[in-house]
Amino acid sequence: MKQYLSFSEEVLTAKQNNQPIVALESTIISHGMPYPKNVETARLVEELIREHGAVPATIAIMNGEIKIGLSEEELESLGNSDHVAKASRRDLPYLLATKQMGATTVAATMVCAELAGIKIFATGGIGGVHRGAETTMDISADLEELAQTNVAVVCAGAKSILDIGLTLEFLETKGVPVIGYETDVLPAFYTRTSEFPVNFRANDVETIANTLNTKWDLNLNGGAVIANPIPKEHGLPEEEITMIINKALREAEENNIHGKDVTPFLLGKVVELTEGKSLEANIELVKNNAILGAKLAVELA
Ligand code: PSU
Ligand code: MN
Repeated sequence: MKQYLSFSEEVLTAKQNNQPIVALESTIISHGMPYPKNVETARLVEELIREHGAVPATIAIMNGEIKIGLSEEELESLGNSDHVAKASRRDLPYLLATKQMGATTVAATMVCAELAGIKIFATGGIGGVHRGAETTMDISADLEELAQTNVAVVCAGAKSILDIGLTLEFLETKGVPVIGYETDVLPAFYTRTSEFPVNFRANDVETIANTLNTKWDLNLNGGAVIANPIPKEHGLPEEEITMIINKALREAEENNIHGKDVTPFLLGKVVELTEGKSLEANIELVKNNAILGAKLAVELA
């Protein structure tokens, strides 16, 4: 297995010195944000993690290897080329075997982080049960991964392009704790609140770290969702975002978008329809999650 892992020097040194490390996904770079904002944001997020005492490890698939930590050039080529595959769990073997470039989703990043011995992962939002999943069966592989892989995911909740209620039901069935950081309700990405309560509220990183350690001490395999609301000043008005998401969902249906293209299509539409305002919000919440991820990794170490 080790033959597939390729650590950057920074991450390798951090591992050798038992320093806290925070994993970062790359689908958000390749498919979640437009160039050059995507690469700028990725750099900024890495820097924020360093400022808060941890080492960032952005994960991607390149040249038949799982990269744990990317160089400047690798980050640039990932963010600025149009032949990057969106790589979830099922895509990893083929992309590695054929030496293609792949940007890891939450699910695939969790797989790779676990292989690399990294416990904390920060991102924007997780995938979930899509609206209408009763007929399409479109349920993100991120949820199955949370059920089985020992990595905690710091995110701003789930977008309402998804069925948030069904997403929480799925996580409950699979035994995945959803912990709200300083919140009683699950944030809905662009907004600080949704109508759905989290399972547990934690007001400090120590409680979260102790809960994670206890879970894994007990061999209760699987991850946890650490839900961190977007900072107040960057949240978007709820009615506006609801209207836009509904419009994006209609367009996805009209354009017959299916499978792994659904989420990137919806994300792109939302950016287009909010004239970039959602992109700014997206960037701010990712930064906020990176900071919490770093603090949590420091506490865990
Ligand atoms: N949600 C976001 N931004 C994203 C994604 C989801 O707000 O960039 C990406 C993540 O990489 C996530 C993936 O793991 O989309 C989920 O895709 P799917 O729904 O096809 O599983
Ligand atoms: Mn899907």
